Amino acid sequence: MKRVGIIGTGIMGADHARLLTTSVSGAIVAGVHDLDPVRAAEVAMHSGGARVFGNPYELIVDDDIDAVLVASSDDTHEEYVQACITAGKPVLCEKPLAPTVEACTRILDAEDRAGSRLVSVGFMRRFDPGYAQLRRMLRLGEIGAPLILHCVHRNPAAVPGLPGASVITNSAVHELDITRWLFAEEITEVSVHAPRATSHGGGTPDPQILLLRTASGAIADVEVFVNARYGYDVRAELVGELGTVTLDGPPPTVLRRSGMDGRALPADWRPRFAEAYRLELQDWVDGAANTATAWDGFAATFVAAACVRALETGTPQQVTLPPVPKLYR
Ligand code: ISE
Repeated sequence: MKRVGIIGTGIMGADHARLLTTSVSGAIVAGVHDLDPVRAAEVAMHSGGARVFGNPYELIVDDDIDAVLVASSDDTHEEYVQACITAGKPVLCEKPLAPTVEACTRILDAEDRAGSRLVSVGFMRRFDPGYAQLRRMLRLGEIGAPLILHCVHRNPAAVPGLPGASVITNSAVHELDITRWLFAEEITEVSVHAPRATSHGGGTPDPQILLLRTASGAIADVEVFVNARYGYDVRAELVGELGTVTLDGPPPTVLRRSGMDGRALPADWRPRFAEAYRLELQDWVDGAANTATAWDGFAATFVAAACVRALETGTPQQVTLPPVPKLYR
């Protein structure tokens, strides 16, 4: 039984604790830490009486903790991930691995010194059955060589006045990862286009359209719209030389009534990606190593930084990633 310690018991940490306790085999939540001890105690209670740690570093080195899940605020990820590497413990860090390229580089260096891959990054869409099927069809040659990936990523509402950069680093970063994963190649050029901003975002440059060119010349276009009001909606269509594959939003159940034909949309990503989160956690607990690596986390943050520059300068940006370190080849 793997004894997992969770740092950060907000929305995502609490959800991971619930999944680990109820829907993942071979793991228990053995310890939790949060800046808010009441919130931590509540999650501990629902996780079968996990220990509450007042200090996150004590949780990381504790002999009764085998692996650590980091779901604290983005700017704290680096310090906790580094402490896990030092302690030699596997760590699943929520995305982004770290908010800056420099912090991600320091994590890569630490993992290189440790000489083993201890870090996984929570890009859960890689485990979504819909995305997995899209990738399988592409690999089977069902649509021929891929040319274009169209993506739509909408949230009902974001914090009013959220900086434009956060729309990229917090939301569109999922499509940056999915584009690399699906095409199995790097993004080499990006540009970002923002129409007139919605009046519902308190000044956030929202929506935005990201254009991503990959090494072989395919293109992904991403509409990211974090104040779309009507619901959480993620879709994609992959266009190849022989056909297309569409990833539509679940559920498969359609209600037709009063002259309407419709599917219910969730209010946020947790119901939409519940199965993806569960499969991701199971993979991590099993040590199956299909989770995104620290290199994937670095690459996503690297491309996101280029997109932020493209948004701020209004000019396309070349993306030249450093060579893949040996540990991740
Ligand atoms: C959030 O962190 C996610 O992971 C969601 O998938 C994304 O839609 C949302 O915008 C992010 O804030």
